[in-house]
Amino acid sequence: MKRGLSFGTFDIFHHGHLKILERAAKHVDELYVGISSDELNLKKKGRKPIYSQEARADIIAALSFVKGVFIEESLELKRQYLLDYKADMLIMGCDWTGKFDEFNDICEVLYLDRTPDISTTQLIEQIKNL
Ligand code: C2G
Repeated sequence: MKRGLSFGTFDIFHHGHLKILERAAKHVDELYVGISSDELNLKKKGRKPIYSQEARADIIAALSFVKGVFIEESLELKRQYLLDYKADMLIMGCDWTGKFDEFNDICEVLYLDRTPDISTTQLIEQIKNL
């Protein structure tokens, strides 16, 4: 039984989010996803997400290939989450390549390609300009 963990904000859920989680799930038997808290996002990106952490978590939890979700309260807790979930693999988008290699001592770390030409920021801009 191979267990994987992935993390993200997943604000204004879009096709890129869907595809990376779908691909991540193929590498493991059970995929769990840490949803960045609203507070963490404020710190990380300087703004609160459009969708609340509860709404973002509900959406990801509804995906058939996601076994479960939890709220990621801090970037510094990643090692603890990996240990708590007894993760065999950490799966992240390639925008994070190399950034989580330190966890290679407790699990495999895999970076997957992102879907080109779509992002939450781009969607917000597009909607603003309608
Ligand atoms: N993603 C993707 N293709 C896109 C956009 C996003 O594959 N066009 C992926 C990202 O690489 C990430 C996931 O979708 O794996 C969620 O993206 P974000 O919400 O932007 O997550 P991020 O802010 O990178 O949060 O602990 C780390 C952070 O919580 C990661």
